[in-house]
Order: sequence, then structure tokens, then C-alpha cells
Amino acid sequence: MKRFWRDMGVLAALALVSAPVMGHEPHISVAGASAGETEGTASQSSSTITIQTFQFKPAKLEVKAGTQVTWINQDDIRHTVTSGALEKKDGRFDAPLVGKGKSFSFTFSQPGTYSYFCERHEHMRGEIQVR
Ligand SMILES: [Cu+2]
Repeated sequence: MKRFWRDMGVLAALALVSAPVMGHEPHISVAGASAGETEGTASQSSSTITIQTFQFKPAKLEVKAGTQVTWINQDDIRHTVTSGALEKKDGRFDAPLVGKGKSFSFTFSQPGTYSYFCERHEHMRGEIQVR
């Protein structure tokens, strides 16, 4: 029994050490966590999408309601983060990101599926699922 708990301690320490290198996406999902819980872990209140080589990465992102999503342009040209679809902008947001390092943030407070695209490059499309 003693040995068991010591091993558990080692595992916990490993988990703590490796956590920061896992990036912004939480790898540990708590099964059965219900909506309406109090302020969750800080790692889930913001999320980042990188714009790189004419792609939104990740193109599909799932977040909790109330999450602030930030898009960061890593290309040396102008992209836009425009809400809706090319044929039908919905005006929720429309941000030009002119050049590398430019960013734009939007907080999704209502559950739903939100599409967005880049006005300059038709194939650049993304989707945010808000739970
Ligand atoms: Cu673009």
C-alpha cells in the first residue's frame, strides 16, 4: 500500500511537470462536468487560433460559453476574421489583421455554432462550437 501511494505521488508530479508544455488545449477533460458550474479552470476561459499559411489552426474549435477566442496572424500578409460565411456576413465581427503578429479577440457568451472566414481568401474558413 505504501508503495502504491508513493507511485501515485510520482505520477501526480509528472502530470504537473508536463502540463505547461501541452499548449492551450486542455488535455484532461473532466467527464460529467455540468454546465453552470462556477468559474472553471483558467485554461478554459481563453483559446487561441493561429492564422498560418492561409489556414485557421485549428479550423474547428470547441469552447465553453464565455470563452475569449484570440486569432493571431502569423502570415506576413493581410487576413481578415469575418463572422458568417462569404455569401452571408452576419456582422458579429469583422477584423482585418494586417500582417504578422496582429491579433483579434472575441468572447463567445452564447452557446451555438459560429462560422467565420477570411474575406481575402475564400478557402479560409473556420468554425467555433460554443457549448
Ligand atoms: Cu486570408
